[in-house]
Amino acid sequence: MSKSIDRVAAAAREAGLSIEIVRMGESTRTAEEAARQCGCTVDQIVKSLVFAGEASGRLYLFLVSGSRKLDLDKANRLAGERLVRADPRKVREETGFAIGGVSPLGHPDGVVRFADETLLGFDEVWAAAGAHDAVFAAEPKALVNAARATVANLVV
Ligand code: 5CA
Repeated sequence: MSKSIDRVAAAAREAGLSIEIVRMGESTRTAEEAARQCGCTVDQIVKSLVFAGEASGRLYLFLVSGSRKLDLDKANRLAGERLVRADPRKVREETGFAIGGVSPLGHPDGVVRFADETLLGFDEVWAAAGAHDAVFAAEPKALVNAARATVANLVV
């Protein structure tokens, strides 16, 4: 197992969230690929989008359904600063996750987290687990709690 996957497993354990991390052997880098591999709809895939504060450099994690688009104006307002898409190298260095495998779980404390409220409408969602082919299923409310994300309206 990779260090990133281990970190996701440890974060779930610490939060009391029981998950089974599955390595699909095929790419789950995008929401569409993940849905195909998981046998679920694209909207049941949790995208873990990392943005950076333009002024502060602080990282923000936005959890959004695979079929929805993050509304950057709403995200800016929640953050209280202008956000830009985080540079993949910065994401890797500061969170330990590579783009395509960024998980909702296992981030450093300094990462500010928000989750879109539409995620809570599903019985089950699937999210990345720290590698380009690693995923897990969870009940969305339990996942959002384990991620310590604030629920808000984030999408267009
Ligand atoms: N494993 C899948 C499904 S769980 C996954 O990680 N999907 S994702 O949506 O959370 O991550 C892919 C996202 O990474 C894309 O939607 C895109 O927003 C972002 N991304 C892709 N390329 C870049 C890039 N060069 N720089 C920053 N972000 C990127």
